[in-house]
Amino acid sequence: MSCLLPTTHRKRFVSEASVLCLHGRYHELAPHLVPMDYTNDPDVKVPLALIVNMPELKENPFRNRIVESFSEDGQGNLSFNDFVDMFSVLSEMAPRELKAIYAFKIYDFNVDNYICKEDLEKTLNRLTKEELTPEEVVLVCEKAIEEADLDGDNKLSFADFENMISRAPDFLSTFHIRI
Ligand SMILES: [Ca+2]
Ligand SMILES: [Ca+2]
Repeated sequence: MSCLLPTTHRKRFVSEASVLCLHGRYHELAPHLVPMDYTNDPDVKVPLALIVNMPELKENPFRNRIVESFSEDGQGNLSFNDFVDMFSVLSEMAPRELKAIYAFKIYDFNVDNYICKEDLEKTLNRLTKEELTPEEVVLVCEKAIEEADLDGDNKLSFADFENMISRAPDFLSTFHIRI
């Protein structure tokens, strides 16, 4: 079946073939919602609950935050372009700086543009699958903020965050998905 995809000027790190293949996946998630022809610019969105069950995301402790971070309507619904952006940023081809921008969004649980101690504790609990005791988590987060906080306001701006991940090269490895 031929497929007329929505137009976009967004920069992508996936091939044309992957975009087509992703449309197949997107359609599969909600065949009753997703058309094969976008000629008349239909307003199509797939809800978060369906997307987080994809095998690529199902095991990811940040799946809801990932999908929310790519949702332009802020509700967790993804248009096809949002959906491709998500796979593009998560792909191994996406530059580290771009992954860092989204990692920051994903870890900023309360969406105030800073990563505070509570955001970092939630992040660490998920990254370590709760292998650390609550006391250890608090200590590690305090230390991480102390070391990365360049302007001394006790929370991490994006610049502080970049400083933190530059010291921990493996930090972004959770943001790779093969498609
Ligand atoms: Ca925050
Ligand atoms: Ca700071």
